[in-house]
Amino acid sequence: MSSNFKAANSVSGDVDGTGMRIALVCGRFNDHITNRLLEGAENALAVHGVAEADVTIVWVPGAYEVPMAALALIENGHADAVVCLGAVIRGETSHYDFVAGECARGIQDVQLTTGSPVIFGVLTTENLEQALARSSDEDNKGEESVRTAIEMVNLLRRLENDEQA
Ligand code: INI
Repeated sequence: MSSNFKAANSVSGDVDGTGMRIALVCGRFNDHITNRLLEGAENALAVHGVAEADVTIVWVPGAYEVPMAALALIENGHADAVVCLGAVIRGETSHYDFVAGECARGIQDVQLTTGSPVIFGVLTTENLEQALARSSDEDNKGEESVRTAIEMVNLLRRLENDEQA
């Protein structure tokens, strides 16, 4: 079924990161995976025009600590958006659900309370194989998360300026 209805306004963000300040928060736990996510993220920053001088990388012990560092970065004016990178692997922990769940909840809390994008680039997988697959050259959550961050910063700027696409 098709309709002739045409919404008057449509707004979205583009992925031009020129002049944007981006912070990356990386969990050291499972750093054989988070370093791969970081590499993907750095590739995407370069592709989308973010200058090296505008990027801050912060390392924290594990995914559980990521939201706290993201909050500090935003509250202290270090970034327009924060990309959170971590790897929580079920096979390696009995408290997977607490670490993964609290990390996700904390990240969402920070972005909704500060009004700045905080992106969930944290892998939550059943095993190492899945984590490797999602931090590869073909499929990299770090790369995807940087694109999401840039798109959200641009979208929020447009909505603030009451722009219409
Ligand atoms: N942190 C992770 O980032 N990934 C994990 O898989 C993990 N496991 O397996 O426990 C993990 N735990 C550490 C946690 O993030 C905190 O650093 C720790 O509990 C101290 O608060």
